[in-house]
Amino acid sequence: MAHKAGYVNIIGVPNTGKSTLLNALLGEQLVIVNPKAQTTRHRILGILNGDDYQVVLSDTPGILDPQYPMQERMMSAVNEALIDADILIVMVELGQRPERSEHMLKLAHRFKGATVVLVNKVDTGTEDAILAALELWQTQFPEAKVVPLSALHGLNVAELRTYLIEHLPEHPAYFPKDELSDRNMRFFISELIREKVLANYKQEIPYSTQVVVNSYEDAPDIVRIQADVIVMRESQKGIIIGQGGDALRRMGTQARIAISKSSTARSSWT
Ligand SMILES: Nc1nc2c(ncn2[C@@H]2O[C@H](COP(=O)(O)OP(=O)(O)OP(=O)(O)O)[C@@H](O)[C@H]2O)c(=O)[nH]1
Ligand SMILES: [Mg+2]
Repeated sequence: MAHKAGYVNIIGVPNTGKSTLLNALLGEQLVIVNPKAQTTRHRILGILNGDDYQVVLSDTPGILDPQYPMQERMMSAVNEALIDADILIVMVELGQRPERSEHMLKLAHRFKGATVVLVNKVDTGTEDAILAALELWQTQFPEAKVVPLSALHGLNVAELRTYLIEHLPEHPAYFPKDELSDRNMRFFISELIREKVLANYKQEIPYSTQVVVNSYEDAPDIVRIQADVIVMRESQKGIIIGQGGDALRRMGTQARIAISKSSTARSSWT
């Protein structure tokens, strides 16, 4: 059989479940997922490899009207995803209103290739609500395939994987077949630490924090990681550290546990 390969790029407004879907399609917890909106900040490739196919999935930040420089950078990641897609996945969630997603719709309609609209989180609604949503999004995207999905509970995920492989063009692999992502371990470690920032701190802290892994030393009995948590204001520094360093220590412990459990963080060091 001829080899198939191509880019399947996932876009949508914040918090609809794009990263959850990427992980579900890969069968790996590759990217971080969080109930807070704007969790994903970069375009991240997740590569699904088979003997005769390679699906290059791309997760992107949720689409919004950029208000500050970091969001502008996040939106350029989305624009990039619209350029190289063989198949575009537009992810919406049950109950989402098209009139509140105008910016996303404008971008999605710019793409002229094969489009799949996924109505995610159908586990949260009634059959009537699901049927109404499918009809609504089909009207918005008359040419697209519109499918109900629960990325979290795996409903229609296997069917989607099969559909994507079938609809990819004939093409040689873009990446070596043993690669799971275009990102290295340092990136995934910084993301796992940022996930703990998202989980432990409130309000604007998660949005203004960046994590940079400076060094990684794989000694015989221990892996030493040195990372900086960068905040925008002096006052935020105190919040991150907490009383007597308690908050930072708690976050550090959680991050260490997450990193030691993550097969991606351990195996993709390049
Ligand atoms: N009930 C339900 N919740 C879901 C489903 N898929 C994702 N979620 C939840 O929705 C929240 C957001 O999921 P993410 O995968 O981080 O969403 P995202 O679109 O990547 O968000 P951003 O990166 O912020 O744009 C998380 O709390 C997920 O657990 C689903 O099928 N059903
Ligand atoms: Mg995400």
